[in-house]
Amino acid sequence: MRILIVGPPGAGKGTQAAVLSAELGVVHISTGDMFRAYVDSETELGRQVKAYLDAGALVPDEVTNVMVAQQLTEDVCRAGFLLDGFPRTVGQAEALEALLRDRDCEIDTVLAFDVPEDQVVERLLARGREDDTEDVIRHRQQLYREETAPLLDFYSDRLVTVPAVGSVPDVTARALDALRTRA
Ligand code: B4P
Repeated sequence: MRILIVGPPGAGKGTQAAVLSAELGVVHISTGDMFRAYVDSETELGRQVKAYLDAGALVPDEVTNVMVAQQLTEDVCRAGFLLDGFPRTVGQAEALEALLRDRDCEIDTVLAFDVPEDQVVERLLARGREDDTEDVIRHRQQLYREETAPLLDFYSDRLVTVPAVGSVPDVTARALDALRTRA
């Protein structure tokens, strides 16, 4: 199974991806987690990445695409994976399509997490990560609308909408149901 989760910042992509990947026995690849690991490494690249994260800006595609390509080996493609937070732009989606063509595989299902904006803002303020200040959160939501939401059209042939409000187990159950409808 090769799955993407798309949704606004704070929709619960990371929360659900951890549970779903364990349940489905596929590799979980999170660009947000990879970037935070870079920041912790305190290298020059980590310092550059931190500036983007702190501003709620997208890390440039040329850094992000290379990082994902290193993770999506032929073995991982064959075994199945769940991508969380990538792609976030149509440019990244096009790069991913080309990479997967090279690896002779494709995305089966795109789960689109649907949560009203006021609820995601509330969740992120409660999460309180370093990049969860109100101004930065609003900027990330705006970037989502401008840069990431067009992916819903890009993947319209493989898209299933998952209402992502409710308890974490309820959302997991809805996501698993959505995947069953695509199997
Ligand atoms: P991410 O790490 O992807 O984080 P996110 O979008 O903010 O949150 P997510 O949707 O995963 O929500 P979570 O489960 O944590 O991105 C961070 C930054 O990295 C970006 O802003 C960007 O700078 C950079 N980046 C990442 N990918 C990139 C890319 N491809 N290209 C360029 N830059 C990129 O849940 C949020 C909160 O809600 C948590 O506190 C959680 O406990 C809570 N929650 C979850 N489910 C809930 C539920 N059902 N009910 C109530 N609360 C819930």
